[in-house]
Amino acid sequence: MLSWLFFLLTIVSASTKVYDFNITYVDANPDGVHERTVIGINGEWPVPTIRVKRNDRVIINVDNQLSENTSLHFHGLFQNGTNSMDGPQMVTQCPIPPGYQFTYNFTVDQVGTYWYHSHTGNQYGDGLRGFFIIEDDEPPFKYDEELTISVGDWYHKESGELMKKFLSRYNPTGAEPIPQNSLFNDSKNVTMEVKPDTTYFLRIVNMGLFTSQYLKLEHHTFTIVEIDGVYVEPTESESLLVGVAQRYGVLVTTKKSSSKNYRFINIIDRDMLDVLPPDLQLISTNYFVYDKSATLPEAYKGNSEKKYDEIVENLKIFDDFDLIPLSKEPLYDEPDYIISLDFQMDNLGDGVNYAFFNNISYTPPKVPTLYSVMSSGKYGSNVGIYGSNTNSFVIQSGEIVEIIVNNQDPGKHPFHLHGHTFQVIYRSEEGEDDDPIVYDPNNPEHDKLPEIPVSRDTVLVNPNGFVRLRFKADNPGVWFFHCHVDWHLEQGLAITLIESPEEIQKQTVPSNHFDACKPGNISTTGNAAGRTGKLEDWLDLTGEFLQPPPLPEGFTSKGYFAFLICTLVALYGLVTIYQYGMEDIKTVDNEEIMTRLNKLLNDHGALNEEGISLSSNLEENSI
Ligand SMILES: *[C@@H]1O[C@H](CO)[C@@H](O)[C@H](O)[C@H]1NC(C)=O
Ligand SMILES: *[C@@H]1O[C@H](CO)[C@@H](O)[C@H](O)[C@H]1NC(C)=O
Ligand SMILES: *[C@@H]1O[C@H](CO)[C@@H](O)[C@H](O)[C@H]1NC(C)=O
Ligand SMILES: *[C@@H]1O[C@H](CO)[C@@H](O)[C@H](O)[C@H]1NC(C)=O
Ligand SMILES: *[C@@H]1O[C@H](CO)[C@@H](O)[C@H](O)[C@H]1NC(C)=O
Ligand SMILES: *[C@@H]1O[C@H](CO)[C@@H](O)[C@H](O)[C@H]1NC(C)=O
Ligand SMILES: *[C@@H]1O[C@H](CO)[C@@H](O)[C@H](O)[C@H]1NC(C)=O
Ligand SMILES: *[C@@H]1O[C@H](CO)[C@@H](O)[C@H](O)[C@H]1NC(C)=O
Ligand SMILES: [Cu+2]
Repeated sequence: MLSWLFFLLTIVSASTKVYDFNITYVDANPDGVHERTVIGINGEWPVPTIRVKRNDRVIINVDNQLSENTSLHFHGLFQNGTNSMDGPQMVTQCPIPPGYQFTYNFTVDQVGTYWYHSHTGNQYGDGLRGFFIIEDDEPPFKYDEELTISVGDWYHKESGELMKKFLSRYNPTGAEPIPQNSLFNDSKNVTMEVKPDTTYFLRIVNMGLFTSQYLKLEHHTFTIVEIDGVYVEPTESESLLVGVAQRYGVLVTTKKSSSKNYRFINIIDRDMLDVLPPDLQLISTNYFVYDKSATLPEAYKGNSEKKYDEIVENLKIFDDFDLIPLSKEPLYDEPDYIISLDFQMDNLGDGVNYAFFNNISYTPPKVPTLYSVMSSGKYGSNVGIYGSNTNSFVIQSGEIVEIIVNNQDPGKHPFHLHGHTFQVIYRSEEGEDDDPIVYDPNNPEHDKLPEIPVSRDTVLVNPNGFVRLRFKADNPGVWFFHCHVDWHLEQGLAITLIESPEEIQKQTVPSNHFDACKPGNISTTGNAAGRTGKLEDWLDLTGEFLQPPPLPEGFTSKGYFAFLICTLVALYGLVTIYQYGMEDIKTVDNEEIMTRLNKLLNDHGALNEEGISLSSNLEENSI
């Protein structure tokens, strides 16, 4: 009786929050160095914060007033029963075309620190991302005041332009564009006036496209209480490492009385950068200001390697793997279903560098995968209908699923699962480039698992190492699992999980979502190739979108790279710049490669024209 009454009360107290979002271009200069076009909402940038309470209904009326497609994802929200509101284009919806309206309509059954961002290409790098805070009326910790803080890397060029150069045969090593700056709450040199003897709850989100950031508030200690919307046992940490898309909720109690001010520094994780431009400031300084009349401590200047090493080596970060969820949810049982993913990067026949899970570079289907599920009836559990290049896996209700990611790449990667938090049950150390650490079921060390593992929705995987993640299939939907470095996502570093297709089919998709498919002539029914009919038609994928074919035989990616260097040297005399990879070139038969490549490039069109843009591309991307 009492619980029924309580239920009634919560329903009554829940409210509907309506947001009208006109998405437009605006000009902004957040780093004080370069004004550029960014994507704002209702003429403003930074974009508004969405702030709601558990059980609220959230309605977001999007009006796309851009000259490009868009979509919104609500990062970390489960969208339980509302898979069509999740946002990634061609996974759960069509891209919203320019001039179209589209409504996101869902209830939130979570609390904590989340964010929303465009899930169209790497568009959120243009600033279409903001806080999504779900307040808790009774948080399991005490604080006096709240501060929301975003960090992120920042590019001076627009995302689409950067992506075109990144995914180009003139960037065969897949060197990621280097950001020009880092931002702290979409600004720099931020001063935060604080009161003495006060406990602040800091909600920290990394909204960057690429780099993790370290955070440190000098002479203060962070107490971690929340990660990615999951409450954890309060745990002290001198500093934080926040990967892209990760969130940390931390408490900071200010000093009893203070006439001094303190530096709050954010540091770009240098290890993720292929080269370090001399003018990139790795360490940026912000302030906790106790006393406005007192002087501010000196800001860190430049990117001196020595200073960086000195600071980063002494950060004393508590490893997020060792945090314990407050729920004390024990380790899930042995998995019913294991998805083992080997991740690599390599070139395909168009010379572009792609990312692969099990040799597949994610290529979007012709029909959004959710719409394939909705229209497939009894064939929905047949993984064959979802395409050869969507890397799809069908999961049944109630299964314990384990995802193993073997990162055979020398980079750190933040992997994110939509629709769930996962238990991080094992994270290996960093391996060697020529000897990556790969999960070995016969190695008892790899099966030593924590009794109460940490749970979150985005996890950093160590270079040449692996992680094991587990979750329970209790949320029907089509869920994307991908690297949140958007450069890598666009290289194809994603898989599609189709969880409980029969249950998904009981959900509905509002008609304005289908309207968005019309201008692009995107079918809203059928398999990954848009075919419907009998089972054999559903399994016929003729005409689906596929990744490019492999490089011609005997034509290795190293050879391709070698050719590029040769061309560069010949055309522009750039002899000394790009040493990395050069050692491999000696063994390559250059003439053979040049003949083949010339033919290949000629088949694809203008070498000279692109060859010229190539030199500037290389300078900016600093391969
Ligand atoms: C931040 O401070 C530095 C000096 O420490 C200054 O060079 C820079 O212009 C400032 N940036 C902004 C946006 O105020
Ligand atoms: C959105 O744009 C439309 C048309 O440009 C305008 O009529 C409307 O007032 C705008 N809404 C908001 C909330 O700015
Ligand atoms: C939002 O969804 C609810 C539940 O399906 C529905 O009753 C309501 O009409 C929807 N509102 C809008 C504005 O689409
Ligand atoms: C950060 O920006 C958000 C809005 O984008 C604002 O609500 C918040 O107060 C800012 N935080 C600080 C510490 O200034
Ligand atoms: C990927 O391709 C390599 C080389 O062709 C092959 O050895 C390997 O088994 C493939 N991996 C998977 C998971 O298919
Ligand atoms: C989704 O809702 C169902 C019942 O409505 C519940 O059993 C399940 O735990 C929920 N899943 C998540 C991830 O919240
Ligand atoms: C926008 O999406 C449509 C499909 O709806 C696609 O044909 C078009 O190329 C996209 N536009 C851009 C600029 O990517
Ligand atoms: C739209 O797609 C259908 C079938 O998928 C095709 O027959 C038709 O020609 C297309 N229309 C345009 C304008 O591309
Ligand atoms: Cu990545």
